[in-house]
Amino acid sequence: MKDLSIVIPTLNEEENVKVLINILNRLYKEAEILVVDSGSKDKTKDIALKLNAKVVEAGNGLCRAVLEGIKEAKNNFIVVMDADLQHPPELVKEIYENLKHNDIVVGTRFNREDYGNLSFIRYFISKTANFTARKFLNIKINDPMSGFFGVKKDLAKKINEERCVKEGYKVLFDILKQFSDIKIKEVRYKFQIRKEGKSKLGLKHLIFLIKSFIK
Ligand SMILES: Nc1nc2c(ncn2[C@@H]2O[C@H](COP(=O)(O)OP(=O)(O)OP(=O)(O)O)[C@@H](O)[C@H]2O)c(=O)[nH]1
Ligand SMILES: [Mg+2]
Repeated sequence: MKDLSIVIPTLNEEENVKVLINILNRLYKEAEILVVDSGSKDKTKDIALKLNAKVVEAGNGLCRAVLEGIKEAKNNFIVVMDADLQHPPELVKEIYENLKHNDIVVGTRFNREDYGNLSFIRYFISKTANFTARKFLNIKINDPMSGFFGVKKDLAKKINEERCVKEGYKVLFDILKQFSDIKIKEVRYKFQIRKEGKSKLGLKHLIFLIKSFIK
């Protein structure tokens, strides 16, 4: 998988990043691993460098970090995944394989069970946002709010960043709403429990999500 880059946004994920990069190094020896960090105060960056990942320093915001990482990636096949092991590393291969015949491949949670132990309120917000995106923006997939996806660099170059909410969490949605004529494939996965560390998700992200619909 010499032509694969894996982009991992991080904010204080020292316990998780070590485990994740070790797994990725084992499974995908030849892939480029980019840790895109927004000023972690812990050892996230040191650990990533020690494990031979490339560290990209980005400004605040998950979406901003992912867009930076995608730009810095050297390969045409790019997979974006969280650092906290909620996205199963084994699925990267399936996303990568499917990217060969598609522009975007989405790790999709189809039903309540796929959302794992996520609270009802977060499940409800995600489902409502997905429904609204399908209904009003004509996005024909099940989980445009997923943070686990693959994208080809060729397509990423055409993203209009003005339409992205950089402080927000929904970078895939910000991308999908810009393209109507692309090939998309969904692969099923189950959202895992955050392994270590703290969630960075807050109420402000709900405001950013609403902004994403308007932009
Ligand atoms: N670079 C960067 N990464 C971020 C930022 N905010 C969150 N992240 C990372 O983005 C990923 C997703 O953030 P989480 O806090 O896990 O969000 P979540 O998965 O929706 O929430 P939990 O289920 O509670 O974990 C993690 O790898 C975070 O470290 C940010 O501002 N900049
Ligand atoms: Mg998480």
